[in-house]
Amino acid sequence: MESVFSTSKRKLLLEIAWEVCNQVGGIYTVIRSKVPAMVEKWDDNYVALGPYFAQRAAAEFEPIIDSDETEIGQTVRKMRQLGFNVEYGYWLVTGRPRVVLFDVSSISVEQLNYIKGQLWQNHQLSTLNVEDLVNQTIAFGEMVRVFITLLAEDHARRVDFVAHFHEWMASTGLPDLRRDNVKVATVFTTHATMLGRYLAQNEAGFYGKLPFFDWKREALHYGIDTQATIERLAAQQAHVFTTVSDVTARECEVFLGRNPDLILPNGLNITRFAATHEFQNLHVRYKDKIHEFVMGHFFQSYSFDLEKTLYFFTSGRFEFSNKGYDLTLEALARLNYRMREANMDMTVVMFMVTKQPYTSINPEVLHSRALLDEIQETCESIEKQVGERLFLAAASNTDNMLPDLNKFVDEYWRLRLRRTVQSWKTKHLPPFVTHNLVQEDDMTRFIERANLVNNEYDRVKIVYHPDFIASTNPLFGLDYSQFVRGCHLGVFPSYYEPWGYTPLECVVRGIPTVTSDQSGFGDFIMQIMRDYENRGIYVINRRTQNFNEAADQLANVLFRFVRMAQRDRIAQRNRVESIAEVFDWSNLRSYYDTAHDLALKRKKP
Ligand code: G6P
Ligand code: 1S3
Repeated sequence: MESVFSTSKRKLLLEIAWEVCNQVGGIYTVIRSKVPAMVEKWDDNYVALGPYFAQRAAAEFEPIIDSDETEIGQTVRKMRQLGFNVEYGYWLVTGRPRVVLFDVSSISVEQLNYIKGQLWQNHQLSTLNVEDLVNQTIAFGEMVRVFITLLAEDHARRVDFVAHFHEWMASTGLPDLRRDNVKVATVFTTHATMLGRYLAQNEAGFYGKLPFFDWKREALHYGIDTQATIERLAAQQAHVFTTVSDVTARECEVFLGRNPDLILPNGLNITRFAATHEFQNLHVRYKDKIHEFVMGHFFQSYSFDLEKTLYFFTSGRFEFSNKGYDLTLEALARLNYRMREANMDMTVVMFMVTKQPYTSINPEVLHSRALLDEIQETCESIEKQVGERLFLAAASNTDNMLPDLNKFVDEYWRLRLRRTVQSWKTKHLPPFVTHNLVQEDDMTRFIERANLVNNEYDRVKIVYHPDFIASTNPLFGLDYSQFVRGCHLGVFPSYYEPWGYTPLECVVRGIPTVTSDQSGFGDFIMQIMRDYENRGIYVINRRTQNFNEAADQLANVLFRFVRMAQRDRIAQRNRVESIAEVFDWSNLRSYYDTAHDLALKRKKP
């Protein structure tokens, strides 16, 4: 008899995530950016499974109208016959893989209650009174389970199936696939632990206490028992269990009861310019756009030399201490003090970019920006008038003397310029928040306490932008990638960060960055590279240093950066950019290949 899981059979990989065609956070980046490398290896034998949300799918999904006779096409038809609403088509991203999307609303309340009953009976998973999102993930997990079961029933004789589940949100069906002995090799990857996220944010000295936490008690305490139990079940039941970094692996043993078999570091799909000067030119182009914002924001109160101004930024979800915003502000306060003590004429503008509830952009900020635009237009009109008249005068000139240029400007334009400049200038300090927040938050409180309120004498200025950067935003007119290119340094000294794409996004654009040894990325770079600091990746030690020591280390790093000569900054950007390729998925996909091979090996009878 032909054995299932023979080495000669075709292999087909299913990658399952809540964020397929549905961007929520970092996992979307992982799956999407990895597609080209996956398709390169698996070709048509790579299929992504995700939830179906019509509005989101409209932008990045194209249905396959004529049903096809592939294993996937046949199984989609079968599911539809069973009454499930399943979409089948292409994900319109680089690599264009096939995707199957499950409409969770095709599971009725009665069906959902039945599934929940089964989960309790089979796995003691309690799902009483859970939030709607958890209900949706249970419906999604069930549809994925049915799909894989049908697929394997009909085709496992000829095809070896590997199902790679990302996060608990995709994985409620995984334990039953194992229980029913469905012929599929399973991999589960957690991108953070639910308990880690909550406890790191709320328990002082989280890492020191880590080995002693009682997962169940904490899960009940934070009201995340269902999520934590799904995560634990998936981790324990998968043939292969993985996470994204050694940092998160430390939590897995405690919270999920299993050490990961493998670490799968995150990459990006990297396209480098043929000549290095091209990315340096982009830095200058986008820095000019940031200059425009800075003039509009600050120069109505006072001005400083833009040639001697550096742009730092941080960006991420509003997890104040997890993301290290507290440490960053503390270090900036110390940097400000040191720069003033040293009488430096440099200015640092720090952008704190995150997302918090706000009612509108601060009208004063918008107004100032609009007035600056008017000043610019007036100057251009004057420039044109002077140019034309100077040309006329020069052509008819007989005495070779340069005429008095002032005479060429009409009174109207003089007045208009003077008035606009006058109405623009103010005695108020430039605001440190760009939007009207719904309420004060840890960021505004810290900024006020540290007195980083944009006084003229401060060498470090703060711009707290409580919304993610998008090209539609009238303040910058840049998308996030362009904004990163225009800055000089990204600052991400996270306390809790399973991986952390933000520093990597700097590296691939040739922008130096600060990370920490408690972030997956920082930990990884320390393992693979000796001279990372020389290459513009500064790793703050948050593992053995306390907050005060880490803040000092960060302040030192920033102070050294501020004192670098421009030519050294340019050379450093070249060195940073030169390591981008290390993080290309064509290099990092091999970690995934190993996980899939291992799962197939373990699945074999
Ligand atoms: C790039 C450009 C240079 C420019 C420099 C500014 O390297 O090629 O022409 O002078 O950026 O660097 P800075 O670090 O001062 O923004
Ligand atoms: C998680 O997303 P997050 O920002 O909630 O997964 C990301 C991708 O693996 C990872 O970069 C990040 O650290 C995790 O936290």
